[in-house]
Amino acid sequence: MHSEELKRLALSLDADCVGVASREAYERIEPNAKLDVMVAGAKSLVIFGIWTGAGAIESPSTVVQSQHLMIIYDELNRIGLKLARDLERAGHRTSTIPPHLPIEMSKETKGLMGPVSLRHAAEAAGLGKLGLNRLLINPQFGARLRLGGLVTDAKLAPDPILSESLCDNCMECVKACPVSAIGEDGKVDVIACTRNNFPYGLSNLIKRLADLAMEGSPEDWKKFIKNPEFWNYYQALSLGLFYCCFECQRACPVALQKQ
Ligand code: B12
Ligand code: SF4
Ligand code: SF4
Repeated sequence: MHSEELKRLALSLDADCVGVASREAYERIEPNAKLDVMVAGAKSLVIFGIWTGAGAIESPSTVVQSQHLMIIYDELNRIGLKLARDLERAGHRTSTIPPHLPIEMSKETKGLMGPVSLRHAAEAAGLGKLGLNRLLINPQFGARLRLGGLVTDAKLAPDPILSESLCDNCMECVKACPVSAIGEDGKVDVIACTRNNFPYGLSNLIKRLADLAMEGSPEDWKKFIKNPEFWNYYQALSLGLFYCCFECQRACPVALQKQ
């Protein structure tokens, strides 16, 4: 299969943009990459994006935002699987990159590092450049893109990497972050971001349960499980997703007028 054929297929499956990166280009941008975990002898990455739209991301409701995000992840997985199956049928070992979960859980990474960094891979595939908010900024969709992709041992013709940054350091993302997790130097405090993003994530649940186990009375346990806080844990953990912050994505003004 050729790059052009794969890219046409991705767009026909409703991706909003798609690009191809060589292994070398990706490893230059992300030197800690472990592509052989994905596919032994990997040679190329195909990366695609879906525009988040404006309605859900601008909604004040985290339920609305999360619902929209979950179905975008389903779509990214659907597109990835179709491309991967076509590559496999053509004789190339191919694996899809998780757009979110599952992710390796270890004490070192704290479940915060995927096997392939999609934003770095997207930069290597010519889909944009990382902004100060550490998100991929695309010329047409700005920061409002969700990314998916695959790794293959097929040697595919790569796309050129964009030369110019699209971020003008306007600092809107820095100002918008409710927990000051984005530094003016573009460093992101991933732990502060995680705490704010997942109030009903695993780490808070562990803390709550540990506190109750140490000091809670039967009455405290009863109060806990009969409270919306616990119901929110139940929902977040059963869905595997409950993002509560989109501020650095929605604050970025790049390309908003083009969408
Ligand atoms: C885990 C994860 C998170 C974690 C941690 C992110 C992280 N590592 O920076 C948390 C929950 C904090 C998070 C937050 C967000 N995420 Co997120 N996330 C991911 C995920 C699944 C993996 C990220 C990854 O593996 N990066 C690889 C590492 C090597 O690169 P890095 O992120 O630059 O990490 C460096 C440092 O940050 C630091 N570091 C990173 N993690 C950790 C952990 C520990 C313990 C330590 C000490 C250091 C450290 O070390 C790394 C090497 O220098 C990706 C999907 C994917 N597979 O790429 C989505 C992804 C990056 N997220 C995305 C988005 C949009 C968000 C949020 C806006 C939340 C939201 N509402 O969706 C925020 C944005 C935060 C920001 N401004 O950077 C999008 C980005 C799209 C785009 N246009 O760029 C992605 C690509 C999902 C997708 N499929 O579209 N995310
Ligand atoms: S997702 Fe929210 S908490 Fe995390 S860096 Fe962006 S604005 Fe800050
Ligand atoms: S909001 Fe401004 S500083 Fe932040 S990434 Fe977008 S253009 Fe860059």
